[in-house]
Amino acid sequence: MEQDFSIMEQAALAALRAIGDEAGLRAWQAAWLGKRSALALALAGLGQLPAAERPLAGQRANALRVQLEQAHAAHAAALRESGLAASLQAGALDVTLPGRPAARGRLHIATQTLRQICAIWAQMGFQIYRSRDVETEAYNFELLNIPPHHPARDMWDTFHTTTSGSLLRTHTSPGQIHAMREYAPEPIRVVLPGMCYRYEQITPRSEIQFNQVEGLAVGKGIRFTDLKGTLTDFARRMFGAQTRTRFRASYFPFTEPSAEMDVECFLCTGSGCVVCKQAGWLEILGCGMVHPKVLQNGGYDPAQYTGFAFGMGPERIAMLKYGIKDIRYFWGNDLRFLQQF
Ligand code: FA5
Repeated sequence: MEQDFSIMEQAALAALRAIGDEAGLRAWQAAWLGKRSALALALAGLGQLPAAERPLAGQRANALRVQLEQAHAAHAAALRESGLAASLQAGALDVTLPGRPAARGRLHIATQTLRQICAIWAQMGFQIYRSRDVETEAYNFELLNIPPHHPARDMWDTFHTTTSGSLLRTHTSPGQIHAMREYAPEPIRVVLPGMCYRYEQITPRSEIQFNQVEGLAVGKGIRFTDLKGTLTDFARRMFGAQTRTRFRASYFPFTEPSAEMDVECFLCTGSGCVVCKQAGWLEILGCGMVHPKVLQNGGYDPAQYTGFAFGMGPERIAMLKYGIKDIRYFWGNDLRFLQQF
């Protein structure tokens, strides 16, 4: 009997020493300590032994079970240790290396310019007024003194929604009517930033969607000189204290008289270069005195109130400021462009 146990012990321990992984350990446990193992069978057969041999054989069998269990636990622990050491070795980590910097987001150049423009107007006492992108024909055209079939509509072709009479605004000017109708007969000083849409050919200077910042001041005794002074002050805050401006006569159905404002080219300071196409001046906005019909549509009596309005394009201003040659970069989602600002 003792010989059987010794053979079992040696065979089990030799098999255990050869094992190198978890699966092998599980198989060994089933084979040597499981219900059908030789040891379990020996334990179960103790009852058949002569009574004199039984105690000794029982002790030996139990001692062997404990010995095998301990050997199994020790071998499992050793395997875990060496596995950990091997994986640490394989994926050696140099904790002194500097970390990879996380990519940081930033505001889009159009948003930065829009915010800079709005901040300047806020310093000058103008409130931000938000108005909607989807407008009705009445607000985008008729209430701004652009009747159906007026040739000026050709300048502002747009995208129409499936609801008849509703469209994507072609400019921020419809917001003038919303602001006036909300505040009349109080005086107003507001700027209206937001996205505009036009159904037109995309060129290096024209996109089908772009931002505008509209401005509107309504009150008693507001004159064209106020418009000129205020817009020139804006240009100096935006482009530098020495910036000169000039006003050229223009036409908008919703202002009378109308003008376009140019700033002196900040690259060549007026002597002529590629950015200003040798003109020495760069156009940045359209403006004028609010047309009496528009004042009336907004709820003001044009006999008592006057006002000025203007509309500028932040992308075009950013193009001038940073020498960006093509407006299509703005919405091209190319990080090489966006990361420069
Ligand atoms: C207007 O949209 C008038 N509503 C501006 C105005 C407001 C005049 C109030 C008088 C009183 P205009 O179409 O010129 O005007 O556009 C104004 C500015 O928007 C332009 O100077 C330009 O900076 C920008 N802009 C116009 N079309 C585009 C375009 N397709 N892509 C990018 N920017 C544009």
